[in-house]
Formats: sequence, C-alpha cells, structure tokens
Amino acid sequence: MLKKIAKRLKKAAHIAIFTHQNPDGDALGSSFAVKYALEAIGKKATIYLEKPMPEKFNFLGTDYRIADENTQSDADCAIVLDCGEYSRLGATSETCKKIPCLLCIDHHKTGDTFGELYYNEPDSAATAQIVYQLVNLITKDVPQKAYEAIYTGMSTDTGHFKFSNVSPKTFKIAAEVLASGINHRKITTIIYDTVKREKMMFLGAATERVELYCNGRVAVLDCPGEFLAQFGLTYDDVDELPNIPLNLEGVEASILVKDRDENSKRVSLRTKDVIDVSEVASAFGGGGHKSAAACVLSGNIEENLKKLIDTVIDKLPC
Ligand SMILES: [Mn+2]
Repeated sequence: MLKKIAKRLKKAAHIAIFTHQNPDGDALGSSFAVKYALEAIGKKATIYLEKPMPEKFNFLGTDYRIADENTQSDADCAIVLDCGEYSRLGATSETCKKIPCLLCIDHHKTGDTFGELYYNEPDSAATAQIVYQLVNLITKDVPQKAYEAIYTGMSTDTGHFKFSNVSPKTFKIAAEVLASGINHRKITTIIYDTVKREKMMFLGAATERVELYCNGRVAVLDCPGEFLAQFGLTYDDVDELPNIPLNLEGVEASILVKDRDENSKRVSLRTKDVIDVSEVASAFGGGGHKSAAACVLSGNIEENLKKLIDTVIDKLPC
C-alpha cells in the first residue's frame, strides 16, 4: 500500500498536505518530511494548517498556509498524515474535501478509515516512522531536512524513545536517520531542554492543582486557559501538560482537562501502561493509543468528568 501511495504522489503535480488540528511534533514532522521529499523530485507541495504552528517547531520550516472553510487549493492530490479521524482536520477539512484525490497515512489504533488509498500501521510508534519508509519510496535522495523532521516526529511521539510504543524497528529507523548526519542534539535542545522562565513558574503552580483519586493511583489536572493566561501562556506553549499529573510517584493513570469551547472540555488520558486508555476515551466518543488518548466532554461536564474518573478507576487492576 505504501508503494501505491508513493506512486500516486509521483503522478500528481501539486500535493496538498494535511494533518490533525493542534498539530504535535509527529503531525508537523511527518508533514514537512513529505513536503521536502516531494519537492526534491520537483513537485509542488503545500502544507495546510488551521492556525500558526507552535513556535518551537519553526526549525522544521515555516512554509505552510493557513486554511479556513473558504480556502481554495489547486492541488490535484491530498495526503492526510497522523490524523485518526477526518473531523480532526478541523477548519482545513473543507479545503481537503475539494481536492480530487485523497491519500491517508496514520498510526492511530482507533478512528476512521478514509481516502482512496489508506494505510495504517498501528504498531508504528509515530506516523513519522511510516513516513521514513514513504520518503525512501519517493526519492533515493531524501533531503537531510526531511530526516530532521522524521526524527522530530519519532522523538516526540515516543516521549523521546521512552514509551512502550517503541519497537526494534523504531530504533532501527532512528539509527538510519541519524546515520544521514542530522544534528539530533540541536533538535532535542530545542524541543526538550529549553524552557521559558514563565513556563517554569507555571509548571510549579500547575503541580499544586493536581488532584488525586483512588489512593493516589489516578491524578487529575484541571487546567483552564485562564490559569495559563496568568503566566502569559497558551496551551500551545505547554504540550507536556499531560505529564504533570502522570509523572507523580504512585500515579498509574492521569487525566488532563483543558478548555475546548464554551460548552465543552478536551480531556487527555495517559497511563504508565497499566490500563488501555484508548478504551476509556472510546467510551466517551474519543480515541487514541493504548497509553495516550483523548476525548471531549460536554453537557454536564462536572458529572461526565466524574463518570470518566470512575471508568478509569474501574479499569485499574486490584
Ligand atoms: Mn502520531
């Protein structure tokens, strides 16, 4: 299937690249890697995003377009990367819909199947890990900046090669990417080892907001946007937010609650591989991976959050 996708991309003149809203390192890394590989063989490739991407990923590249419902694209082929559900394309979905050919590459365990050619490798630690294989089918001369983007995606989706989604194949591909000569330390310094002062202050204060349930085995962090605003931050500045409740000693599963809109909250579930949080998320209309998943709570949010906490507790082993 990947060969077919590569072949289809090579037939196109202008490829539009899409990924999920609030893109993370894997979403952006995969997108830029595909863009650079296609440009290396003389194609036009455009990344469409709903909002400006988080500043810290600017080292990947800043050549992308903001799309809303009215954006027109003259692309003759679209590829959607790292997006488990079509609806997670957000405002860019209208632009995507109008493009005649749709391809999709993903690694989410739960979600929709869409597109003319659809490839999902649920055992893959990151979409970027699949994209590594794709770019090598597109060109024999993969540009180094494509490999930097792939390394970024693999690193961020694995908590820098810590999570249980890491397999021998992950390290094998990471090794091949490093062998291309990329400066991996430059990338990890930007992503992990550079913290703004206001963010450090925030992390301390956020820790104090963590609530514990079930003898400290479940941690909940309610983090409204206005709390972040007190520190001059937005959600984009703190994507490690779910780790604050999870990393606490004794915690087996964590729940992070963020504002979504006036009537709903976005919940991120994490676990130290004790339960399958994608099952919990699915029960509340969401999805994701075994150790990292998300869903939306609306209606009586307080009551639904209680139900969600109970569902997590029920899944814990005795
Ligand atoms: Mn991913």
